This record gives sequence, structure tokens and C-alpha cells, in this order.
Amino acid sequence: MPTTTIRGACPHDCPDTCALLTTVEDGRAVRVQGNPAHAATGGVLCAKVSRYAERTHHAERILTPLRRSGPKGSGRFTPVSWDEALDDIARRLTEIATRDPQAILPYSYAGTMGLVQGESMDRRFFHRLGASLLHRSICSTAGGEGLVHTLGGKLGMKVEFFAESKLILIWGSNSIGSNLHFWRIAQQAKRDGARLVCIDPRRTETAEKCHEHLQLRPGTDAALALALMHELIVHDWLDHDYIARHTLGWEALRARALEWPPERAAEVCGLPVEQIRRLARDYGTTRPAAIRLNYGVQRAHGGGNAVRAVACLPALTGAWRERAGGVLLSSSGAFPVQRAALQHPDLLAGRSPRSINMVTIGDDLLRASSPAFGPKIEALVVYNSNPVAVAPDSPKVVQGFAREDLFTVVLEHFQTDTADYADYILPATTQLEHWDVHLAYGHTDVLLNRPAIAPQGQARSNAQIFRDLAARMGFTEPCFADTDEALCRQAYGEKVDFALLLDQGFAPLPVPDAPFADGGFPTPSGKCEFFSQRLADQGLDPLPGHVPNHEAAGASTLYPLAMISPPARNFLNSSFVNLQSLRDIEGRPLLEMHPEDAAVRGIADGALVRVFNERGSYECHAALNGRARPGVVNGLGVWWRKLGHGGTNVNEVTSQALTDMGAGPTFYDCAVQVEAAGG
Ligand SMILES: Nc1nc2c(c(=O)[nH]1)N[C@H]1C(S)=C(S)[C@@H](COP(=O)(O)OP(=O)(O)OC[C@H]3O[C@@H](n4cnc5c(=O)[nH]c(N)nc54)[C@H](O)[C@@H]3O)O[C@H]1N2
Ligand SMILES: Nc1nc2c(c(=O)[nH]1)N[C@H]1C(S)=C(S)[C@@H](COP(=O)(O)OP(=O)(O)OC[C@H]3O[C@@H](n4cnc5c(=O)[nH]c(N)nc54)[C@H](O)[C@@H]3O)O[C@H]1N2
Ligand code: SF4
Ligand SMILES: [Mo]
Repeated sequence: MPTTTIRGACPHDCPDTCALLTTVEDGRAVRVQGNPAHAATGGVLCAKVSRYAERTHHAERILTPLRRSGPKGSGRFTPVSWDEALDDIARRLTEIATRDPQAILPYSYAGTMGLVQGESMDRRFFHRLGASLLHRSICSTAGGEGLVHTLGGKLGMKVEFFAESKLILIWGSNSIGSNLHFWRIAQQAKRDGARLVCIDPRRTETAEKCHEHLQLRPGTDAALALALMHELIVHDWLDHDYIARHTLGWEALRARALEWPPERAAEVCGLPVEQIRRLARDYGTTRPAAIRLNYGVQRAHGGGNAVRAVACLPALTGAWRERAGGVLLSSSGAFPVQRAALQHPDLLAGRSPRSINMVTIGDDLLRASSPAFGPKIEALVVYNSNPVAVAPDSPKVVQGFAREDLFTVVLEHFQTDTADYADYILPATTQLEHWDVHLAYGHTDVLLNRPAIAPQGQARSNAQIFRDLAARMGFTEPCFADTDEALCRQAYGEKVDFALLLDQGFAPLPVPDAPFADGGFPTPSGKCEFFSQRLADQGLDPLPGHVPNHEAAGASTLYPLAMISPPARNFLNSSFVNLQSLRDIEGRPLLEMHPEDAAVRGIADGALVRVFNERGSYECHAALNGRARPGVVNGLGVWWRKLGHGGTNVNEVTSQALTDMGAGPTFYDCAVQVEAAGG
């Protein structure tokens, strides 16, 4: 019985982008492990992807094209051949495109982060068609813009050097759950004497294992960062030389920060003033000091400003001078992806289609044609995403997907909540069945993914499906003939040694150890921009400031609780919810509450509760497990609606309001009321 081991890459939306080793026996993947030769992976995978063989060979995989055979949303389908499905889809899309191609909307995100299966042939196809563009904002645009306007790009410390830090701020990140390989590095620093501080409204597994936890109110991080600056200034824990040479707008920032004594921030953040003072002293007097910032801080109204405020800190103390000092939110800007070669924007041929924000898909699917909006959305092609489960304000999203006059095609592995609303479901390959090449946002190595097994059933890769559709629609440009393997080579062109990728599966980028030790920020001024002219030009505050939540805790008497909805550890967004072994670990959909908030509502631990506001209502079980702070509830995400209670999940109550920068989502800026269900 022949056994082989194939090198690959984890496709999931996770900072760690692990190198995989898949063991194959008789054409079946029997084991998926971490590649020990890849330092960032260190031979270790998370529990989720250790189950990747189970996911791939799952009995409920979609293995043939399916056509809807019941009412919209009924989830009833019949198998059809690829020819029937592709002919009919091409006919329907052509018919709509003849009227206005912008009535067609692609909807995708990072179900796979692969550059080939996520942003190559699909983009070529929709560019050639002239379809609406999608603003892919559902995760990181607020923080991304915040970084760009401060440091100049999605760049920061090299993750491995956190091991040498003496103080690590883990800010808006449950590293144990969602950035496991960073946590291993932080543990090493801890063993070598580093102090770990967690800043998070939830008492996470990570917070419990740090030396200190600042359990602030959601959406108040900028106030905390400004108070830290205040203390750095009044105690003169500043690197004046670094500030003078490598920053822009110091006097203005100084004046702003002096408006934020710790007492004021303590009031806004709901923290003891002593805890803020202590953190400022530690940060001002410990070297090297490092900040692992994560996207949890930027899912509230002021998310962009919060990231800007935090990203200013290392320039004030000169922490950037050492390789173990600075901040890391994302490293993805370091990757020289050849996007024009991959995506062919030239196929737009001078057209500039409108862009639809994926966060507001609920409202946008319900809009009529108008001069301001353009044509009504008549067709949706969904891949690498499960919007009916993950997009905010799901009552509206569901209503939109249920439109009888909407033509919906979903490329999927499983019959998700979104696939239930499809007219056609097309079977997609998993990472074990196709080629791809990857960037990472938590380290700086390029990874290659080789197929380990043949496509299961009649599954085809996303790139193959768009290639097939292009042929059906008469798109004859040569770029539609590129194979998946050729696309892998085009992703980085000459910038990355493809032979090395073929040989070992990964290739480190040549990035400097201490990127801003001597300034050199890729901003317009070349400095760390405390003051941003680009923001001023957009009519925004040019300095980082505290922007209160749209729905601040306690501001509404009807909905007095602030809800955040961070990821459950054993799911990845809504992926893996349908894996029995992982769902068994998570148990059931939970709402963590503070015992006092539960007691006044007559709610006992484990009771079924109703979480609601003017948008919707969600049923789950109360967990009085010590993780919630008073006034804040934590609704762990993101369950499939159909696997939760009453066919709902936490996004019943989240809103489509946007962030200060980047037009991102505000999942963690959400006021609710809670009552005992049936009460
Ligand atoms: N297991 C698992 N891993 C994941 C994911 C997953 O769903 N499951 N998701 C992946 C994705 S898509 C992403 S984008 C990345 C990063 O995704 P993130 O959402 O950054 O992941 P977390 O590290 O869980 O960080 C969220 C943390 O921020 C906290 N938080 C919420 N509001 C605030 C706030 O206002 N201020 C502060 N300081 N903290 C706040 C939450 O309590 C939570 O602990 O993780 C990825 N990794
Ligand atoms: N309330 C709340 N909502 C949230 C969040 C939160 O913290 N709280 N987090 C938000 C964040 S950070 C993000 S990034 C979004 C993520 O939302 P999504 O990007 O929609 O992520 P997933 O829910 O993992 O869904 C990805 C889907 O892609 C499919 N898929 C995977 N690989 C392939 C492939 O190769 N081909 C095809 N055709 N399909 C594939 C998977 O089967 C899965 O169903 O959710 C957001 N929603
Ligand atoms: S989800 Fe993250 S930690 Fe888990 S295997 Fe993938 S990259 Fe590694
Ligand atoms: Mo995300």
C-alpha cells in the first residue's frame, strides 16, 4: 500500500499560515500534520486543522453540481452534470450582463487565503465581465488603514523576535485561540523573564495566562493608548532623538495626549487608574517592549483610530530601535504579490464598475435600482465565504438571499447556510486537492501548496470553475488558459524563488530584522505619521483620537449591554462548525455574562437566553464562567445558523454600521438586551 507525504500550506484565515505535511494512503489523506522543517509552524497545528483529513473526506462534502429543486432557502437540490450547470449559469449571467454587468456581484473572502484559489482566475473573470467590484472589508480594513496612515503599510516586527522581548502587550488578541504559534513564542519570552500583559474586554484563555489583564470596555483602546502617551510624556519616558528624526506631528500629538490623564481614560475604559499607570510605567521603562496587536481592537466605530493610537507608541519610546521592540498587527504588506499579473485589471478595458461593500450586503441586496446605487443586484456568485452566517445584521442578509428574483451561485465544500439559498451549488476542491501559493499576515514566509490527493467526486478548483465559465461565455483572452500551477508561478513572478518553493514548500522573504530601527517608514513623509495629511485630506481627524462606539455600553436603556462576538477557539469563523468532533468540544452556542448581569435578569448558568435588539433576536445558552465583565456580554461566534437554536446565530443582532476608516464592520460595537428565553 503506497504511502506518500505531500507538502502544503494551511489555507485558513489565520495569521499563522502553517506548513502542512499530508500523509496519503491509497489516494486518501489519512493524516495532516505540521511541517517541523518550517520554523514558524514548528511541527505543530491547531486542533482544527489537525482534523483536516476528517473535513476533506467528510460524508457531507458536496461532490457534484447541484440545482435547486425546492423554494429558495429550502436547501433542496438535485444533482446535475457540470455541462448542464455551466451552460445554464453562463446563459443566465450573459443575459443579465447584456443589460448591465454591474447587476452581477461576486462575493468572496478568505475561506482560502490562497492567491490562486482566492484572487486570480475569479478576478480575471469578473473584470472581463465588468461585474460590480466587491470591497473586501469584512475583517481588517479599519486596522489596515490605521496602519497605512501611521507606519505606511501592513508591516511591523518579525514575529520570531518577540521571543527576545521583556514586555509583551497582547492587545485585542486571544492568541491561544487564534494565533497559536505566536503564543508559543510569547511563552518562550515568558520563560526568559518577559512580562505578559493582555488588553481585552474578555477574560480569555490568553488573558488568564498573562501576568496582568486589563479588562477594558469594548471600543475604548484609543483612550487607553492616549493615557499611556500622557504618562510617557509627563514622566519623560520618551526617546527624543527617535521622535525628532523619525516622526511627524509630535507637538500636535503631545497636545492631544495631554488631554488624556489616566483618570479620564480610567473612566472611559472602565479600568482602575492604578492599572493604567502601572502599564505606562512598564511600557516606558522596559526594553525591549513589544506589542502584538490584533484585529479584535478594530471591530468598533473607532477601530482605525485605535490602531493608529497603539501604533504610535513604539515611536515615542524608540522601541523600534531593537528587533524585539515595536508592534505587529499584520505582516502581509511585506509580500511582493504581483496582483496585476494575477488579476488582470486590464480586462476592465477602461470601465470602472461600482464597488459594493461586503459588510452592507444585507441592505444592498434589498436596494432597488437608482442613480446613486446603480442597478439592483440580480446575480450573486459566492465563493470562499459564508455570508448568510458571517455578515452582520443577518435578518436583512437572509431576506436578501431569499429574493425569488435573485440568481445565486455558490462554490462550496459543504451545504452552508449560504448554500441553502443557492440556485446552483458547485463542488469546490479543498486545499488537499489543488495547487496554491500563499502569503501570511503573522510571519514573513511564502508557502506553496501542492495537491496531495485527486479532486474528490466531481469537485473542481475555484480557478478551474472560473476558467470553465469563461470558456462558456466566450472569453478568449489567452490569460483564461493559464493552469493553476502557472498561476502559482505568476503570483510572485521573479520576486520569489519558485524552485525553492517546489523543493522545500516555503521561502522566507528577505525582510530586515528591525524594520524601523533607523526610521524609513513607507509613508509619504518617510516618518511615523502621528499627524496624517492623507486623513486630513479625507476630512478625518489627522491625529489619533478616541472615537466612541456607535452603540456604547450603557448608552441605551432598552439595550443596556454591550456585546462582543469573538471567535470560538475550535471554529474558524464559520468553518469547522459542521465537524462533529470540533462542535462537540464547543458544545452549544454560548453567551458569556457577568453573574450580576445574569442575576438581575433571573438567568442561571446554562439557561437558554434570548439576546435581542431592534435588528433581531438570537437564542443561546448563558455561561457564567468568569469571562465577561459587568455590562458586557460575549456571544461566541460564528455558528452555522441551522446548527444553532431556532436557526439563528450571533449576527442576528450585529449591525451594518461602519468603522471610522476603511468602511469596515463593527461586529463588536453592538448594544443588546438579554432575557431568559420564554420569559
Ligand atoms: N480559532 C480561531 N482562530 C482564528 C479565527 C477564528 O475564528 N477562530 N479567526 C481568524 C481571523 S478571520 C482573524 S481576522 C484573526 C484575528 O482575529 P481576531 O478577531 O483578532 O481574533 P482574536 O485573537 O480572537 O481577537 C479578538 C479578541 O479581541 C477581543 N476584543 C473584542 N473587542 C475588543 C476591543 O474593543 N478591544 C480589545 N482590546 N479587544 C477586544 C476579543 O475579546 C478577543 O479576545 O484570527 C484568525 N484566527
Ligand atoms: N459576529 C461576528 N461575525 C464575524 C466575525 C466575528 O468576529 N464576529 N469575524 C469576521 C471575520 S474577521 C471574518 S474574516 C469573516 C469571515 O467570514 P468568511 O470569509 O465567510 O469565512 P468562513 O465563515 O470561514 O467561510 C468560508 C467558506 O469558504 C469555504 N471554502 C474554503 N475553501 C474554499 C475553496 O477553496 N473554494 C471554495 N469555493 N470555498 C471554500 C468554506 O467551506 C467556508 O464555508 O467573518 C466575520 N464575521
Ligand atoms: S488555522 Fe492557523 S494555527 Fe491552525 S493550522 Fe491553519 S495556520 Fe496553523
Ligand atoms: Mo478575519
